[in-house]
Amino acid sequence: MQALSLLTGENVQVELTSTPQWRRLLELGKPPTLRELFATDPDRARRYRFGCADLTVDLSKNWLTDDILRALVEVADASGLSDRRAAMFAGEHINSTEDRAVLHVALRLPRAGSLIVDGRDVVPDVHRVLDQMSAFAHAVRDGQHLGYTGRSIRTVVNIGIGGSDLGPAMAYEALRSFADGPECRFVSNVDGADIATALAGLNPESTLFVVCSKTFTTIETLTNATTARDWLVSGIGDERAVANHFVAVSTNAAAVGAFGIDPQNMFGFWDWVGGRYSVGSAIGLSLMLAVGPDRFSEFLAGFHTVDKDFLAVPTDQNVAVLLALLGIWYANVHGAQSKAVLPYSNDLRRLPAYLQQLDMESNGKSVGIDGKLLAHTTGPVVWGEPGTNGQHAFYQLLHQGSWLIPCEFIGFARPNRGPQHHQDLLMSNLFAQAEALAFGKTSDEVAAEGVPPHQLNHRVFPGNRPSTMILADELSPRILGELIALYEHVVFAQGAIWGVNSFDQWGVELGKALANRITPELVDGATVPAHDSSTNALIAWYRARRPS
Ligand code: G6Q
Repeated sequence: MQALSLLTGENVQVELTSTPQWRRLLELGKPPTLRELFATDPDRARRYRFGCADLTVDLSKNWLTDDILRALVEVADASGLSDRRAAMFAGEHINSTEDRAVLHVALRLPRAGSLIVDGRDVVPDVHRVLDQMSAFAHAVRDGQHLGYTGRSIRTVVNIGIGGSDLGPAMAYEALRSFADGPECRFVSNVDGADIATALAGLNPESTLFVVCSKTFTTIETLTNATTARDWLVSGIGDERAVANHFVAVSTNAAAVGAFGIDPQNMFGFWDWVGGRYSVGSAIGLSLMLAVGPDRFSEFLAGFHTVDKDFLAVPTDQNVAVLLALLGIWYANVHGAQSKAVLPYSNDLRRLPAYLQQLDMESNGKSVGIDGKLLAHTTGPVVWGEPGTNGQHAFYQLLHQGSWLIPCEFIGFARPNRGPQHHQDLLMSNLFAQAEALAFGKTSDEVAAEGVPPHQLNHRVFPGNRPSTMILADELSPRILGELIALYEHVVFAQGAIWGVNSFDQWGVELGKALANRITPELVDGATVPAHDSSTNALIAWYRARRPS
């Protein structure tokens, strides 16, 4: 990271850090501590509390003053963010390296809406697929779509990876309390243990496979889908059963047909939906099967409310932009290399993994849109675990470690399941953690507790560790949609300010190509072309042990 920031020369883009707005931000330096800021402004909590749709966002425990906020907003305004946002919502090809529009926001437009992309209104297409999904979901849930032997569908196995897995898997867990359809299981890893675990105990006669792959060329997904098809056909004893038990979600009808799934049983989407932005498309079919079309509509409505907010609210009140700016403030000015996302909701346990992909695959770039190397750092490492589990593991480092790690806490007033007193305990932990991170415990306070002098330093909590609190009444389909859309737009705004194309993923494409190259070389007797000496030795090690 450091090395990159020292880059100089013609091929280096320094647009962000050479602006007068950026210099003004740097001049402001580090603000007074959170203790001091709260002590001098009794109104701070109210002034830095913002609303975004049904979400309440408390920014008061961040390193913010009115001057810093103003300077950050000026950085955003000077960055061309609003033009890029308008271009995205207008369907322009802002994914320049793939020459594509970026229109996940179109997936949640109401039926009466309209959005012309490359001369075609995409809203009727979106609703045609949503209607197709709804009809299928109703048929499965009501027992009209039956398995080959006449049994109703009890389990849905979603097969996909990356953007074709993380969204529906995370959302299914998050909305478990609303699931009244078939049970869903998710298979992504090419490790055979994944599909073996998913299939354990299932009856092929009542199992439906949803094979999700935008390209329908992804080796992990096709391998798992082939294994699933073999399992089904051998379990039912008739090849024709595939028609009742397999559907596909893809943009590639030809490859779906070649795999043996009737394209009639395919739910489409479009190249302007990026994998990591696709949970609101047909990629969300498993979720819809589980919670039903009406709740899926509420989920999309939540996204849409936040989309409107992101588009219309002025920069200094725009929660997505403010969260993006805070991330830039901590990363580019104060050297933070990671951020923790800490949902105090067990049902959101997959959210950190989902956000890891959303953020790191979008903004983990070192080259600007103009093709020049960036002189500034970009996306942080995103990580986290649900509270309170994290507290008994890594919070030690958050409280007393040596890194600056801004935290984003998420909590709810009402539990989705379980008794309220559990929720009271959960939320008290949440509030206490944010308080302790911000205000710490001084040496005097520790001494006043009777701690002996030789332990004092060990038991001091420096505090002044920034955090954001995102709150809502309950984890409903609508609120989940709002949360995801908020994070999508934070990532978008950061990418726009950093000047990166947040919508390509050449690093992922590299991995796909490399694995395909080595696979045939692992088999005993195959020729191994010259790799480096380490890779050659690793291949030899594997071949010597591989059961033949
Ligand atoms: C997401 C990425 C990546 C992708 C997977 C699966 O934005 O592009 O995670 O979703 O590689 O790709 P397919 O859907 O094409 O199988």
